[in-house]
Amino acid sequence: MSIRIIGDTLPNIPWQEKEDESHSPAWRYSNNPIIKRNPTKSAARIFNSAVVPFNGQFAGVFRADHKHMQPFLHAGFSRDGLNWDIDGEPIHWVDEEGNDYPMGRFEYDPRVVKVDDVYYIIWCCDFAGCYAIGLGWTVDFKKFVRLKNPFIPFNRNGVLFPRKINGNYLMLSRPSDNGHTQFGDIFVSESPDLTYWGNHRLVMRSGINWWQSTKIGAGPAPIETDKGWLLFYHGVITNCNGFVYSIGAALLDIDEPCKVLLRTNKYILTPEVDYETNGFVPNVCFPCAALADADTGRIVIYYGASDTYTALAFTTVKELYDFMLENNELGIDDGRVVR
Ligand code: BMA
Repeated sequence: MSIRIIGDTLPNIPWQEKEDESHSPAWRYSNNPIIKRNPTKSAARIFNSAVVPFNGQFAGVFRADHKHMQPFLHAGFSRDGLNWDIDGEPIHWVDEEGNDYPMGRFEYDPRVVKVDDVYYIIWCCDFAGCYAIGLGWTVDFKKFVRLKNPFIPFNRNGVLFPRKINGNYLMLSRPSDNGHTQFGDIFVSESPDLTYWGNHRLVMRSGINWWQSTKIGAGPAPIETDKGWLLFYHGVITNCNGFVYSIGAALLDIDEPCKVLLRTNKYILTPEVDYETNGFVPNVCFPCAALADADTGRIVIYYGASDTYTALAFTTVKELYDFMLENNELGIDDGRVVR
């Protein structure tokens, strides 16, 4: 079946042809991980990070766990999307009036989404000591402006859609708790101005297959296609040794993204290789960004591996769509508007 990405062409997208025989629709970059341990003076581990095309090259916001183990956000730049020059100092935020915005005790799991000409950053922030969703913007990855927190705690995995839908901004999120949350479904909320949020809807629940039975959370910004919004997400199973984070894909209705059209009942990537199964938190593949080339249908997913490294996986929109059609299983509320 045919499917087409609606968006920009990206001729310099990082790319490698499929070589492995895994029968998986996504394949790993042979030089993974692209960011290894102790990559900067301040950072012990850089992972779960977001990148976007920027001025013909690439820019990003990176989760850097420092040597006191608290995570902060750092800006970075790259010519090729593979070799990154990451700022040694955390991002310094100012508020909308230009005053310093004090850094929280932690900032992690950023997503970066370009809407019109602005790059929005959404991450897990410290809201009065609680885990919540932070929101800010930049146009140059040098000056960063902090907006009001969109939701009250506890919430994580906030992801904006890359354009307004029916005149409103849309944000996916995953209501959580103040620990290593043992539950979690994806919801969507709307806002006319990025300040006031409402019209909350359920998108999808965890639970249908074991790989995504404990909790799920949106990954990179959804990719627009002529068949719907392509969403990569993480799905978690709890086994006797703890959580295992895999990556799955779903297709959401283009005008009403709370309706799930397709959803993979199998993961598209799960921890299998050394840098995913051995690290600070073993068995984690956590996607936070994807680049797509509308010309060729190529997609590269940036994911955090074992809370230690940054790694890449490749796929194409066609390969994914075929896999989604063959392995589609909707949860009980998928495809309905649940308010
Ligand atoms: C989640 C988040 C992620 C992390 C994952 C596995 O709750 O904290 O940043 O990758 O756990 O440790």
